[in-house]
Amino acid sequence: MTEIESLDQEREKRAFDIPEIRRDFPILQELTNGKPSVYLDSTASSLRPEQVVGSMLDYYHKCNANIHRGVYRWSEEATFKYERAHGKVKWFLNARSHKEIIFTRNTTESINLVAHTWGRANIKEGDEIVSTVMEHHSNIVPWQMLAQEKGAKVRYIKVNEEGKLDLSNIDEIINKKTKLVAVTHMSNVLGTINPVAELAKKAHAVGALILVDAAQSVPHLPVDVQALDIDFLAFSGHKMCGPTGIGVLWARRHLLEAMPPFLTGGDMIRSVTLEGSTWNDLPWKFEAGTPAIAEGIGLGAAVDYLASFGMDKIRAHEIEITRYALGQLREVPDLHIYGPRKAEERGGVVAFNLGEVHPHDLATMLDRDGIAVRAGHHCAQPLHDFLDLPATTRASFYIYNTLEEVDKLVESLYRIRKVFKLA
Ligand code: C6P
Repeated sequence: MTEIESLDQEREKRAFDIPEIRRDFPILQELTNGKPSVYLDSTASSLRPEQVVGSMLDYYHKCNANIHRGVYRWSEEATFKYERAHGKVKWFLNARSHKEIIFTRNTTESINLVAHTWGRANIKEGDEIVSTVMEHHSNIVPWQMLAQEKGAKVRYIKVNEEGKLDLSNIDEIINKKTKLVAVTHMSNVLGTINPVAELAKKAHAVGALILVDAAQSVPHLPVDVQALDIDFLAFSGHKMCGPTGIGVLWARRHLLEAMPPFLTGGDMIRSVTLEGSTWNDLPWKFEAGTPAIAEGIGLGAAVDYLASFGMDKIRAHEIEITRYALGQLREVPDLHIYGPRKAEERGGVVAFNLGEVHPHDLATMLDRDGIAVRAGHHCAQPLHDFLDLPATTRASFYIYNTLEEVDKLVESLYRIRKVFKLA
C-alpha cells in the first residue's frame, strides 16, 4: 500500500518535453529505408520506453522465479512486483480494490472472459446485447457467439455522418430486453470518443450492465471507472507503452465474485479434491496457471511511466497534434478524412482515403518515406461495410509524435498524389 501511495506522490512531476520523451524510446533512432522513422501506428501497438523494458530485464536479471509458489527470496520478490503491478493499475483506473484487477493477455481475452463466464451464466433466450457498428471485432464476435448459443440477439447502435454514435433511437435500442451494452470508449478508426457515462445510465435504467472496450482510451485519456459508473472495462498493455501479452479486465467486485472461473487449473483454486474444487480469492480466481510475470511487471512500469506525466498532459498533447494533423490533411486535395471534425471529440487517430489510391499502396509508398501507418479494415469490418468503404489508411499519434512528423506525412502524401497523377 505504501508503494501505491508513493506512486501517487511521483505522478505528474515530469514535464511533457517531447525531445526528452523521445530519448526514452531508442527505437526512434533506427532508420527506415534510410530515412528517420516516423511511427504513426500506435493505435495498433505503441512503442515501449526503456523504463518498461528495463523493469522486465530487472525481473529476469534479479528475481527470475515463478510467483505464488516459492518461499525463497527470488520468488517472493517476483510475487511482490507482480502483485504491486495490480495495485498500480487499480490506482490508475481509480478502482475500489486491487481485487477488481484481473491480468489477462489482452483486450480480446478480457472481453472473451466476460462473454464466457458472466455471459453464459446470465444471458438467456430472448435477451438482447447492444453493441455498435464502430466496434473492433473483439467486441462483436464474442457477443455474436454467445447470442447464437443462447438464442439471444445482438443489436447495434449506428453511426452518423460525422462518425459519432447515432443516439436518436437509443431508448428503443436499449430496452427492457437488454442485458448488456458493450461499447468502445474510443473508435480505433474514427477516433470518436463515446459518451460512456451517458450509456451507462441508460443501461442501468433498464437493469442492464455495461462493458467498455477501453483498448484505445486507457492509453490516451484519464479513465476513472467509478466516475464513469460502468461494470466491466477491458484494455491491453501493448497500446499504453507496456509489453505485449498482458491486458486487463476490470470489473465490479460483486460481479467477479459471482462469476464462474474462466480458465481452470493451477493458482486459481483454494482447494482441490478428487470430488471437486473451490476457488482462490480475487483476482487470482481468474488468473489460472503461471501468468505473464515479466509482462505484468512491465505493465506496472508502463503505468508509472504514463503517470509520471499525468494523463491530462498526454490528452492535451494528443488534442494539439490531432488538431494540427486534421488542419494540414484537410488541405490535401482528394483526401477524404473520417470521424468527428473537432480534435476535442476524438483521439489521436485519423483514418483517410486519397482519391482512388488503394490504402495498401498508399501505406507502402509512405513506408518508402520512413512513415509507418496501417491500411485495411483495422479489425472493424462492419464499420467499413457501414461506411461503404473497402479499406482506409490510418495514422495515429502518441506521446512521442511531433508536429514535424505530421508535416512529413503531409509532404509524403503530396508526393504520392504526383506519382498517382492526381494533381
Ligand atoms: N486494435 C488496431 O490496429 P488486442 O489485440 O486484444 O490487444 O486489442 C483488440 C482491440 C480491441 N478494441 C479496440 C478498440 C482495438 O483498437 C483493439 C486493437 C488494433 O486498431 C489492432 S487490431
